[in-house]
Amino acid sequence: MGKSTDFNRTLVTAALPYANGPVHIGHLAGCYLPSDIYVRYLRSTGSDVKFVCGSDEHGVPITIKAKNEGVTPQEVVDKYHELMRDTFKEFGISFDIYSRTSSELHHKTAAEFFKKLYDKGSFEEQITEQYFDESANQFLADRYIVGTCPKCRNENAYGDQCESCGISLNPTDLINPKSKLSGQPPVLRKTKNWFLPLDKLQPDIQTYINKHSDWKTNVFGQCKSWLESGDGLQPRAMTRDLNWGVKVPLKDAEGKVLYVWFDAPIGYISATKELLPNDWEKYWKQKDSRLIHFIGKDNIVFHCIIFPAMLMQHGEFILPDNVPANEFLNLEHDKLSTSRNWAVWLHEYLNDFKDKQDVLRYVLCANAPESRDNDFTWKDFQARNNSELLAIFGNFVNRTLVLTHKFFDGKVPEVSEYTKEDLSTLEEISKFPEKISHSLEEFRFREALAELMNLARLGNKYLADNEPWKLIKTNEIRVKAIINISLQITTNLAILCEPFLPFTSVRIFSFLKIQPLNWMHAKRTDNLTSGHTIGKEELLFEPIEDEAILFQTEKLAATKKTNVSINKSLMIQKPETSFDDFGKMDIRVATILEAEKVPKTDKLLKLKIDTGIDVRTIVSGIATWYKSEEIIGRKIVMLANLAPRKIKGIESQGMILMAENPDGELSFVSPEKMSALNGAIVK
Ligand code: B3M
Ligand code: ZN
Repeated sequence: MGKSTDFNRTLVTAALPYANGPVHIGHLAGCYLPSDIYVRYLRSTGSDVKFVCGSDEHGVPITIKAKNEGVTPQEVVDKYHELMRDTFKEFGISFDIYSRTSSELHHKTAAEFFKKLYDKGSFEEQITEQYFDESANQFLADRYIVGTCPKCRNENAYGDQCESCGISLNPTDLINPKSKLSGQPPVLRKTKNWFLPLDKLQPDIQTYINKHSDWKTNVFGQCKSWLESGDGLQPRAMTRDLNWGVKVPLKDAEGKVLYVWFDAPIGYISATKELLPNDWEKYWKQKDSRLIHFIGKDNIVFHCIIFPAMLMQHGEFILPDNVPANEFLNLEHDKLSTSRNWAVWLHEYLNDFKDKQDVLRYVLCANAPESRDNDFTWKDFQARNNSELLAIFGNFVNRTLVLTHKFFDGKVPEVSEYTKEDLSTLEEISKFPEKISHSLEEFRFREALAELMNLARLGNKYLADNEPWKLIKTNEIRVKAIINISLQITTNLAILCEPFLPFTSVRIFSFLKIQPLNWMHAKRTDNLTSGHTIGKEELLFEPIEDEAILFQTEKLAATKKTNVSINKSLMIQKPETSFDDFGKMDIRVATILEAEKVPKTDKLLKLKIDTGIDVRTIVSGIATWYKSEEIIGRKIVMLANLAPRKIKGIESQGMILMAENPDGELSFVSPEKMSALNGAIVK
């Protein structure tokens, strides 16, 4: 595996998040926290490293959000760009620049990149049939269209990608496509677009990927499977019939913009340009530079195949050396979801847990979804704070500082003699930077953090074994050595925890009253000179009480219940219908006379209904929500003239009207007055 030291400089990028919502723990755990840890580590070792990110402000996720909120796309990105930028900053994500793709510089950079490929003949111009929504009068690119994934059968795959299996798709690959705008099946219309012939580029991409069998297994495996499954890579349109994005810089391209996945990765280049107007090319074009993309697993194909293909076509750029992608983080055993508001929002976290950024950083790293999806639970959060950060790390630092004040007036004591045990402890301490580096170089952040905690454990054990609080009465010389060593461990903890717990690191250095030291110093065990006076300590970590956790879990329970933020696509009105069409439906009031469970089914009830004109049988899928005994005698509303259907062998003669919540919960639609007669017409 390539190491940072094999190169002269490193450019680290973190995926540009869509500026269409606030940041949640999944974002942090997925790529911003690991990239930040990695960059802070490299900085501490003295490497030349730059860390770039910014908001992805184009693409359908933005225009859909704008439509849902009834504002312009520009208003959406302005609002969320700032919120995201500020949140990252508050959590110590130490980007050298957090830019945005709506900037003029980016538009120019992306358009020039496209033009260069165009001039080289890299694109194939194709008139193809693309989906079009007639009622919305719009082409349906990417996420404007949903349907069933041809590979894994997920029914909610997008036109550009299935989030279930990760495969990248073209809209026409979807089975049963539907417009997100109207909910209707779209029609096909001819339009011209520019395609990157990935099929022809496949051999080069294959060679590139094969050179990187050192990538994380999940990343390498996904790449291999795209290259090797079915017919291999397919040409992919790099332009879209949309009006939000970077305009296609060609004459005959009115009303077309660059595909968001063409322009967004170029955003890394624009951000570097903005950061280093005179120096950016060094990071992108010199062979002794290393490019690393931190991303979430749903972005793998774009960073490992499409972007490298673009860079190869361009010809002047280096290719990504590594793409450490994480899997997904779940919240309390359920998939994180912005639309269902199933998330821990970072700005809310900061309200509820003031100044506890490092606690969340710790928990998300200790539990990072590195090699498989993982779960964030509030119980685990509490336990890791109370029994790890506080009981192991905080406790050691605190005891050491307290004892220094108590026995030596806050002065670092001088060592006159080390015991054999002291020497072996010192030797062990000096190995930690190497161990932690080793894990970090291989993007094993959990392992690295576990090693850091082992250093704190070692400190605790050293204190517990030597019991300076007892020895002080009989052997002060010995206690001087013990406290000195404990203070050296504390200093090294401050150095080594910095990538993971930057706020804590700053605090420890300020307690110690020394300037922050870098990674090299952690190999030493004499960073604090004897006689130096340390400052007053404060508690590094506080216990997190049950009430605080209960508050969070209740908040989630309430979200689950109300599911406030309904998947907005459900709220889109169906296409216009006529009064005549409506009049064809015979909807009337009826009463449930009998109800029983249909054997061997979970959801079905067999109902006997008095419709006012007859008594008939209806099979209804409401058993999850209603027990048979509680609905007998209820007045309901039904569609009487629906063609009979056989359900589980029973002929169902009509349909009960139910109101359905986004989570599938059903409730009866009933006449308000009991005086509404069976058979009364609903119109
Ligand atoms: N905005 C997708 C995402 O937020 C996309 C990443 C772009 S990275 C160049 O998941
Ligand atoms: Zn799929």
